[in-house]
Amino acid sequence: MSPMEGKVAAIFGIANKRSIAYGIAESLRESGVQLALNYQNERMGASLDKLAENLGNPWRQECDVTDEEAVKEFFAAIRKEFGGLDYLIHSVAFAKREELGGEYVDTSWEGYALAQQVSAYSLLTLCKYATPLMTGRDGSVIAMTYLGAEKVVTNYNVMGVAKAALEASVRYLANDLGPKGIRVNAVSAGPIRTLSASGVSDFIKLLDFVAEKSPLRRNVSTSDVGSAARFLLSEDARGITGQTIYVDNGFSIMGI
Ligand code: NAP
Ligand code: 1JT
Repeated sequence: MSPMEGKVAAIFGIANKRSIAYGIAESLRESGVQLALNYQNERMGASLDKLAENLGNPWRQECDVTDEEAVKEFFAAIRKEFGGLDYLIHSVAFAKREELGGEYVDTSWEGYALAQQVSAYSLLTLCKYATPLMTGRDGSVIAMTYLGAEKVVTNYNVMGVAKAALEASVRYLANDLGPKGIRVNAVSAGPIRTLSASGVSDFIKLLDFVAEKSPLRRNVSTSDVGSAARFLLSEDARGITGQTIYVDNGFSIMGI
């Protein structure tokens, strides 16, 4: 029996089969983890219904991460359904398309605040309501990030700054929650063609460049991320907290 059998995971951020969160869900399901999923609104709920069958028809509830009341209700419902929670997966981000290009200096306050609210602050909201369900259960939290948080990546702009806040939040949350036995880490994935990445100008060029320059000479898949996420959530990673772990085929180690 897998040591993760019967554990409970709340996964935020499945939009479709290409979503990184979907890769994580598949990997956890393989290890016998019970899944609880969110969807942002009714429309996304309907498309999740079709996907859910492939994941064994898991429990799911509407939850916009910017709506604190909805987050509170989401975790109250998890307490009722499962009695507690072991893992929390944050795989959610948003920025206005027009601000993922051009010059960072042109970012509006509204666009800056929106990116921070959805992509970084939401991790605090989720932790606030999820972690009371983790008492006595060696809880583990992961959030998805990207290299643009710490190095300048052309076009990533406002999202890079939001991811920098997310990575710093992971460290502060790790310090808050460590005494309760809860670990918090970030997974920094290489670029993947998901719904979020669609419409990003020259994304295919970025993928080709990264594959060519990475030590492993390929792009990352959602299954690569799912496996690393499962490790970080598991007891095998019991000594790891507050870290950003790269799942990027080594791209981030390269200088010139
Ligand atoms: P994705 O499939 O589009 O997932 C993004 C998810 O965020 C969607 O499910 C979206 O829901 C959700 N979301 C946005 N605003 C929300 C809100 N207010 N409330 C609840 N959910 C909300 O794209 P992805 O690439 O898998 O992204 C997942 C995470 O990985 C993000 O944090 C992203 O920054 C990170 N990441 C991506 C890459 C990459 O190259 N793709 C690389 C590194 C890190 P709706 O579709 O319903 O809006
Ligand atoms: C969002 C989008 C968050 C795209 C994202 C994201 N995190 C990673 N990506 C993919 C990406 C995007 C750009 C990039 C490199 C990777 C789209 C809007 C919602 C939030 O530039 C080099 C722009």
